[in-house]
This record gives sequence, structure tokens and C-alpha cells, in this order.
Amino acid sequence: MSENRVETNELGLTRSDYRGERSTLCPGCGHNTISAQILRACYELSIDPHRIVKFSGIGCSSKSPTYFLGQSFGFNGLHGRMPSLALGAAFADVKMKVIGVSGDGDTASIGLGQFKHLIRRNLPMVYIVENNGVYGLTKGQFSATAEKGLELKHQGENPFLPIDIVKEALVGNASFVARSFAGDPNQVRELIKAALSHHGTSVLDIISPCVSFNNREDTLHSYQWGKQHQAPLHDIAYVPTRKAIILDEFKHGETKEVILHDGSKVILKKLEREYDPTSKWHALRMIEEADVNNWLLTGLIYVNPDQPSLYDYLNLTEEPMNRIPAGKLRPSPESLVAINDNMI
Ligand SMILES: Cc1ncc(C[n+]2csc(CCOP(=O)(O)OP(=O)(O)O)c2C)c(N)n1
Ligand code: SF4
Ligand SMILES: [Mg+2]
Repeated sequence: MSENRVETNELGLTRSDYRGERSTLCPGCGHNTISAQILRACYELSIDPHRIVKFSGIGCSSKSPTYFLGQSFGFNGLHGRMPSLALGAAFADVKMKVIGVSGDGDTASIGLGQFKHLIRRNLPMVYIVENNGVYGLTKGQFSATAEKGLELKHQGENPFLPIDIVKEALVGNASFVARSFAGDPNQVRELIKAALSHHGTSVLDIISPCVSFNNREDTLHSYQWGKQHQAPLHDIAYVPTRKAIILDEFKHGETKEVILHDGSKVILKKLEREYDPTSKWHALRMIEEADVNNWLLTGLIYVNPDQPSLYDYLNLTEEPMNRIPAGKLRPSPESLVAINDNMI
């Protein structure tokens, strides 16, 4: 008998059950690495693909949901409107896991208003910005996250200061903010796992180099620059609720644990600096310090597992609205009369 048994997760699914179409993005594009880590995170956490819904806007980044989780639901929306689409769908079925993938152009230009209002409402969803400093799909114009002074072939020099997605998320009162780098797939994956367990909007700003239009050694969104300047805040590992294990690599050294809403936890091992990701003050100070020193600061920058989500504010039922029968959804004639009487 053949010993070639295919590995499966707790649902009996293989990794191929989490794959999507073959990527048509450029070989080496950071977005492909991120897709692979979303796929692995969902496989390793044994999330049923039918319980996931993917959303995106426009750009190469927004094309990428086609390349993972082919059995999940999905909608590729309009420029910058992914948050409102995701919000509408999430309302209909609160049991679904929502994953949004956007780009720096899609989020930080026309989508900035929607982004800010999504995070202050704290809709439970993972919001990934695949950040390359350019409009990749339309051939490399400066995006709003491009650094001042960046010189690109057909663009000349960028005269403007950039928008920083992490800073925008922090001052917008996001409850989960992380930055990572496509050149560090393990960190990307652990952050995605934690983000999937967070009960609120999880913002992941992932530097994802565009190898065709913005990958020169000295540019802030390139692989080379990222490899040389990445400054991880901590080593990070995600531990699901049901597993009370001590990870070998975390046995020695000072660690901090953050318990998430569903009881799972993030273990952070201290590297060089003291850092408490539950402190907004630490987060704001550290991100400013990173800016001044030109560090690509990565890791879990801020988390508040107890901030109420939109579902809590609106007191939504646990039962998905799209499965509540019409008879239960519609108020009875008597209750309508009572409401009307109250208004007289
Ligand atoms: C309303 C509107 N304006 C302009 C465009 C053209 N357009 C397509 S992709 C894109 C930029 C995408 O950049 P980004 O979000 O950074 O994605 P990337 O391709 O870099 O991953 C633009 C401006 C559009 N699709 N819709
Ligand atoms: S153009 Fe840039 S962002 Fe688009 S697929 Fe190619 S490398 Fe990726
Ligand atoms: Mg871009």
C-alpha cells in the first residue's frame, strides 16, 4: 500500500482545498506571497472555506483574492468601496469570517474615507493593505504612500509627504493594527491568524514590493530596503484556543501574552526593546520613532481585544439575519400599532 497520504487539517481538508486560480500577477510580486500566507493561515486554523467571504477593490492587490480560497465567497468591488460592501455582507451573516484585500492606491486615495469610517465602527473583518507605494496595475504612478523624493522612471520625483496607513489606523481608533513585510512570510502568517481571531477590524499594512515598478534598492517599498531595514518589535506566535502548548522557540526569554476575544492568544517574545502592544501611547511613540530613524517597524503594533465591535454597538443577534425566517424578522401588526401609538 502506498504511504503517500496527503496531509489534512482538523476538517479533513487538504491545502489544495484552500487554493484559488493560478496567479496572473508578475512572478516575484509581494502580493503572491501574501496570498500564500492567507491560504496557509486558514488551512492551519481549519477554517471552513465556506465560512469565509473575501472582498477587494481595484488594483493588482485587489485581483489577488481570486488566487486563494477558491471555495469561499467573494466580491471584487469598485475603487475604494470595499469597506461598505464588506459591511453590508457582514451584517447579513455575522457568522462569516470577512477578509478584505486592498492596495495602497485603493485604500489611501479615494478609499481613505471609507477606511477611516470602517475602523472607527470596528466591523469584525481582516483588512489587508498590500502596500507597494505605487499604482501597480496602471503601471507605476506614485500612490499616496510613496515617500517624498521617490524617483520613478516615467513619473519624475514625488514632491509630497506620504500617508502612513498604520498612523491613520491608530489615530482613527482601530482596535488591531499591525505592519509586516512580504519578505517575512512567517510573521505575515502569524499576524493573519491573530487578525482572524480578533473581534473587530484588524488592519494589516503589509509592505508588498512591486517588482515591476518600485523595487530599486533605495526605495522604501522594495525587497532590498525591507530586508535591510526591517525592525521587528517582537517574535510573534499565535496559539489557537484549544491548544495549551508551550512553543519551543518561546521557552526562553521574556514573553508577553495577549488574550483575544475567542480565548486564543498571541505570544510576543521580547527582542531588543520594551514594547506593550496594548498601549496606544507606546504604539504612537514607536511608530513616530521608526519614521524618524527610517526603520521598517513590523509586528503587532496595537491591539485592544475588548473594544466593542459594530455587532455589539448595534446589538445584532448571534443568528445570521439571512437565515432568520421572514415571519420572525417582520414585526407583528400589534407591535407596529404599539410603536405608532407611542409616537402620537
Ligand atoms: C474610479 C477609478 N479610478 C481609477 C481607476 C484606475 N485604476 C485601476 S488600478 C488603480 C491603482 C491601484 O493601485 P493600488 O491600490 O496601489 O494597487 P496595486 O495595483 O499597486 O496592487 C487605478 C488608479 C479605476 N479602476 N477606478
Ligand atoms: S505590476 Fe507590480 S503590483 Fe502588479 S502584479 Fe506586477 S509586481 Fe505585482
Ligand atoms: Mg499599490
